[in-house]
Amino acid sequence: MDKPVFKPYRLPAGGWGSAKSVGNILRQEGVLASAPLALSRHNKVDGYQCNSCAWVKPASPLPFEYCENGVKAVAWELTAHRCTPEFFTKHTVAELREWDDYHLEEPGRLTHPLRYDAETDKYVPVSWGHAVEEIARELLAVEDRKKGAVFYSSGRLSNEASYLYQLFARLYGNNNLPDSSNMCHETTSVALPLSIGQGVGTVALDDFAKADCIMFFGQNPGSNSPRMLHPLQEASRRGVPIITYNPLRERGLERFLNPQSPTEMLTGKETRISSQYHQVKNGGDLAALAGICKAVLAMHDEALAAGSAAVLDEEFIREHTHGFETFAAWLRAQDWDELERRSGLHRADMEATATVYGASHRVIGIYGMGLTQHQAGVETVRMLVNLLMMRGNMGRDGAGICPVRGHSNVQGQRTMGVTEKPELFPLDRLGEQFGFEPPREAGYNTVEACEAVLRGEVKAFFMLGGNFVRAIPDHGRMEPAWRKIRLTVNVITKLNRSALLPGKISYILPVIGRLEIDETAAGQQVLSMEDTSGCIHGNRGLRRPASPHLLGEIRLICELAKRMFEANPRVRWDDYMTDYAEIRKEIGETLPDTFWDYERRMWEPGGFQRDMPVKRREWRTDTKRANFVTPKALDEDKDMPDVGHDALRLMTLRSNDQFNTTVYGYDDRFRGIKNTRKVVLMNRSDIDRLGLKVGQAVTLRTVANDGVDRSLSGMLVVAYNIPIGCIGGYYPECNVLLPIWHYAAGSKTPAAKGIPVTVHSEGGRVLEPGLEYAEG
Ligand SMILES: Nc1nc2c(c(=O)[nH]1)N[C@H]1C(S)=C(S)[C@@H](COP(=O)(O)OP(=O)(O)OC[C@H]3O[C@@H](n4cnc5c(=O)[nH]c(N)nc54)[C@H](O)[C@@H]3O)O[C@H]1N2
Ligand SMILES: Nc1nc2c(c(=O)[nH]1)N[C@H]1C(S)=C(S)[C@@H](COP(=O)(O)OP(=O)(O)OC[C@H]3O[C@@H](n4cnc5c(=O)[nH]c(N)nc54)[C@H](O)[C@@H]3O)O[C@H]1N2
Ligand SMILES: [Mo]
Repeated sequence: MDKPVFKPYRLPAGGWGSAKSVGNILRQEGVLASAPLALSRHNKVDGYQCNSCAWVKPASPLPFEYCENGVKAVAWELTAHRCTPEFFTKHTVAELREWDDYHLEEPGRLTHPLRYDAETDKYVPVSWGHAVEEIARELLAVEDRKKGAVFYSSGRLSNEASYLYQLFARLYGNNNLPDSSNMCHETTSVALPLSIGQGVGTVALDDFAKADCIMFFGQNPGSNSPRMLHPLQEASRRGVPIITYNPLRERGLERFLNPQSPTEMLTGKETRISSQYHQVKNGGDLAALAGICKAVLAMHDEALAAGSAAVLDEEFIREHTHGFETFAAWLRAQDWDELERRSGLHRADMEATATVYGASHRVIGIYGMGLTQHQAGVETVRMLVNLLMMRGNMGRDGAGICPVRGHSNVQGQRTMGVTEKPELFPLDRLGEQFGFEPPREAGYNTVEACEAVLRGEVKAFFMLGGNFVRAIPDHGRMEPAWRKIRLTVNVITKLNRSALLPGKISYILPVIGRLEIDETAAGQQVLSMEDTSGCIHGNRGLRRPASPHLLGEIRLICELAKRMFEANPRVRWDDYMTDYAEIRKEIGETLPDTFWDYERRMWEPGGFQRDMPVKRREWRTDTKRANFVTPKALDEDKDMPDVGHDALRLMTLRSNDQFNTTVYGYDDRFRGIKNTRKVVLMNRSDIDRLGLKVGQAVTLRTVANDGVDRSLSGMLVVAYNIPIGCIGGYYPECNVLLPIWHYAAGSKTPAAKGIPVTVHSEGGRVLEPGLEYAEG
């Protein structure tokens, strides 16, 4: 690999950099000629739904309704490369464990079901029949079904497969259905119901066209939801202020040049995105939001004193909310010095935001992992809701709360009942519908599943998609524990690290992707998914499967179920796996409020939207009102020892060249980092204070007093525009530093954006001279 290069990227998000990157990935995957045809069906009615992020699929799509990272995800699935049984004859599992994430997936799509052979330490081909027989037998042999078996899934799974999967787990006897959303927006699923009585965002795409102010907290659209830059660009052109709080100056939030506009491309006329940009300290949002709220309250008091119009929406607060007086008293008692210290911002910054906010009437609050992946994540999300509610920006057109979901169907998966929390799904109805008694005890979420694995209680771990062991915290402890699980099943499309930690019995089961044609005895089947605005869309695959030996995820679940459960005329596995419309009928019966006339409506332009009580200002909370929260305290990381100045707070980041644990390449274009992922981004003054040099290797060590040594060596120091006291590194490489018990209180979302670490010189030798990175 070429030498690492750090050089500030001067261009806007999108633009020629994006066009070039698209060309590169199509070439790398060998689909330069074939992909364009597929892409013409991308996010279209009667086409397929992008397999990258969950951003909204508009009713009137652009001729090319895709983005740079959508193309990467598509090329990754349609790739011409194949990872065949021959590949596995050449490499032992121990050898493959030394490979990095990029090189594991690079050989391409898996073509055959494989079983681990302990004697040779290799994966060898096996028939589907044998695989299904053995897995079914092993699952049935687990003694304690409540504790002994876990059914993970990652948010790419279709609605249909998700629905069957939860039914499968509940018929089996537990609610152990952790999914990838436990690691991202679980904080949302806990915070929003407490505040507004609805677990999903309240904003639809057309609200963006009506908003007169947009606020962004800890979400990076330029890399993670680039199609979102189109509505943002439109808003900016209408003169809508866009206010960003993020420790890093993310390019997509600064300026954008639409690669789909020939005029813009030729003239280079870029659009400014954020009108205010505040580099909040990481974990400082709770204090920053408190500061903004405090300033809004002060404006209100002044207005009333001067006899002018109220700044607060007093009628909304009176008619629709609960807890405002307590919150207001708390705000008044907050000390500006403390808010400045904790947020790393000036009072004037927060007041500037309050001034714009106070003059706006339709405000959208957007957020992502920068808020959810913190110890105080739940309170912080609720604080953003507080701010919106102070001026009635909830249940009003052009306004509301907008969590940007991650995986393309992570939201639909939860709607379908893939959840460890039994109260989130109508289990009574499910039981009646299928004639069984569903388990009522809470199951394991991601963190609890890991804890159970560490205790040695889990005998069987089934992974329907994803790369669980790589995505979770605490690799140093989890990987050895993982190998003690008797049965692990990896239902995947490309090789990943989770499959390289086999226990006694381990399978790799390769499946058909969403872009591919899923053909059953009844002909080609279609699927459906839900985007981040709660709209449900149909999906039709268009390419032949990567190998004739692949199975659909639905077929796999049904085949297993048929072997495991007693025949029950109400659970028609044969029908489901033949005609997926039969599954949609069952979904419509379990969830009639949203999924009536499902079969037809999923093909409507823009899909159909699930029920949003908040849009009607109906609050399904304990008080039947929207609740203001009053935070207990503002300190971060209450679960961590206080080590004062020596520790820096690490946030684990995604590059522009990855999708979670899938690494497309080693460039993070917008951040000016090339040819490496082993970097630690540091403020110049921290580098100097610690006596380090740019380009030298350092070891990061977690500050935790549980007696476990968590460290990561060989990280190159990069001087970067990041607040003092904060550092950045890439996920999943840095996950080894994150203790499994460090998570958001209330949601158990791992606190991946706030890990206290110390930085240690590895001898001071500068490995990469000339790596001066001009900040700014
Ligand atoms: N191309 C691509 N697209 C993706 C993904 C991907 O990996 N690649 N992943 C998908 C998934 S599953 C998810 S969940 C989403 C994730 O998408 P995002 O929510 O955007 O997640 P991250 O990139 O992890 O971090 C978001 C931002 O939080 C900022 N941040 C970090 N700490 C703080 C803080 O304390 N306060 C504030 N205000 N900001 C902070 C970071 O600087 C970064 O800009 O994207 C989805 N889309
Ligand atoms: N430190 C830190 N850790 C984090 C995060 C962070 O920001 N920082 N983010 C967290 C977040 S938000 C998430 S969502 C998780 C991600 O956790 P996961 O969702 O478990 O991980 P992915 O990397 O998305 O999974 C990639 C694998 O999915 C498989 N795959 C791809 N497409 C398909 C398909 O169509 N069907 C099937 N069956 N398999 C498929 C491929 O084999 C690929 O190797 O990671 C979490 N971990
Ligand atoms: Mo995610």
